[in-house]
Amino acid sequence: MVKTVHSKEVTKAAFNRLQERGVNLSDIAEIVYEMQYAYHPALTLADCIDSVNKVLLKREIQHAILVGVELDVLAEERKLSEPLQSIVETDEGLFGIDETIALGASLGYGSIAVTTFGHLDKNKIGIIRDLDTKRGKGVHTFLDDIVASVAANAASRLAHSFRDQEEIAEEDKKQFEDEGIK
Ligand SMILES: [Ca+2]
Repeated sequence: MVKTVHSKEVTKAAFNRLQERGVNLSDIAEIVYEMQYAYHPALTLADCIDSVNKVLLKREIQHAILVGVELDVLAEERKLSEPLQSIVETDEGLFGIDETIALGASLGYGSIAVTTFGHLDKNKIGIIRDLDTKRGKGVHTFLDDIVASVAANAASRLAHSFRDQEEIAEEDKKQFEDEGIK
């Protein structure tokens, strides 16, 4: 019988993979902060780190990390077969599977995640830019997009949770006023 993989093992592997490839949670959180602070002045970097952590606990995100990083590493070790080896190694312009996997991992987080991912894909900022421009120093064809997806999902989570908080505050206020009238 094939042994099933415990989710804790997958979680640990995904977190380790990011770290091994030089991506810290605070690097991703800084992008989230950059994307959201204009809308939420009370936002802190700690809120962003917390949101990134929660996104990284999702199984579909962990799977995207494992698949993407594995392909980057295999390309770095020149272990892929041609022509895929050259395509991944050079981050060939028309190769879009890296973006497709990353975008797929954002779909569960709603339209804010998808549009934020599109924005980050176009205007690479922070660690995404670092990974994208590290040509000749390792292959990060998949990782830059996956980091953009994690950041976009964490930004979307925050936008939704701020809205929820505002609505709760509004309802509390209304209830207070209603009770005051009585
Ligand atoms: Ca890429």
